[in-house]
Amino acid sequence: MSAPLRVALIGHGFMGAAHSQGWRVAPRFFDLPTQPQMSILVGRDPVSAAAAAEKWGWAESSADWRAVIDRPDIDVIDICTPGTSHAEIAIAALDAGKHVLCEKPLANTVAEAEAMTDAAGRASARGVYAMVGFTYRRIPAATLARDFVAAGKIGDVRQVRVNYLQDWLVDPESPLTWRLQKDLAGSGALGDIGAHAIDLAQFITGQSVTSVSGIIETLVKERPLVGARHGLSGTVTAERGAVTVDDVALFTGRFEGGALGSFEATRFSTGRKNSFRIEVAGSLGAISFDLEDLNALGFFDGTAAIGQQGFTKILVTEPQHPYLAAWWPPGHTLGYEHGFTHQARDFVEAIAADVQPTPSFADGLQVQRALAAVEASSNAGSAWTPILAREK
Ligand code: SOE
Repeated sequence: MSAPLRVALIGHGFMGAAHSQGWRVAPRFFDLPTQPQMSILVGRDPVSAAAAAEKWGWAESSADWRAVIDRPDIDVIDICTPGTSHAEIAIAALDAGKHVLCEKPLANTVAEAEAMTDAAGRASARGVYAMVGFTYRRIPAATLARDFVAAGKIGDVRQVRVNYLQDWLVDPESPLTWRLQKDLAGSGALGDIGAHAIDLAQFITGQSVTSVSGIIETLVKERPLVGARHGLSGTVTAERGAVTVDDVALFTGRFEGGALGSFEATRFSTGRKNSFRIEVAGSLGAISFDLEDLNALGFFDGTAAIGQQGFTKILVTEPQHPYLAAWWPPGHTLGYEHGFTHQARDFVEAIAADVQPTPSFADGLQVQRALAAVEASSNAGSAWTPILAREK
């Protein structure tokens, strides 16, 4: 049995549940060089943290993340808290010599992301590593898309089209949770799902976005307060509070290779639950990926004989496909949760090989700068040119 890698999870909301699944499953389906151990789950409330630890298979629970970071029997800190605490926890953990996995977006501000990246730089010099949790890269079809582009199968990238559509805020009575408060979440759709859109576009094309122009907007300006300021629980009250983040982000982007991108991130796309679609159009072909059909990759081969061209739907379930050798026979599909298992596997492999896991905090910082640029563009009002009526 290889050496253990003792993990502490901080935060036990939706991402805490998803990361727990990843840590639980990865060592049972991948032959890992070290064995991740689900040692401690940390939450603000001791009772709910203990219940979550019990339910998801963590050996202990704690309400004190600082004490956990100081423990010599912990090797990894996995941060699944709201963005407002990412920087404080990650920097303390890295300076204490712990490897860090931090949920996206990396931070709530560029300044925080820069400080985290500096701490990650100090730590990597000591063989301690940090990674940011953009898990959609680790869906096999998305990884295959990147491999196709890198292999030149679509030629030169010309256009990128990305939209990430949810609709969980369409009801104006949906309560004012932490995700709708700028001081806790940093931004709304822009940072929460727009960050995924930017990261996946950069990952698949292999090119950074170098400039953006866009608009962000809050469509419902106030909502009922939830009982506890942070909490998802508690009864909805008659009192209302201001929504201080964006509901929709629409922007264009220029890629370093010259390609043009169009991006949409919204929580008001009525009927779309978690529809994350990307299409990359090249000089010789195109790829398309849709999270709602995540085992398939669309591929248009422009070099095929005329009359035989068309988007083919590749079922990404062959053992030769990324990650698939560890899973089921061809045609037996994977799900959303497998991205988290692949994330845990890749993180463990990188640490054992003493190499920087990707995406690094520097990658997360680049996305953070892109988010800030979209917000700055919107604040500059550069999005609108009035269509002038004909002079009477
Ligand atoms: C909410 O928009 C959310 O949970 C995001 O925070 C996750 O990153 C995304 O994977 C699913 O939707």
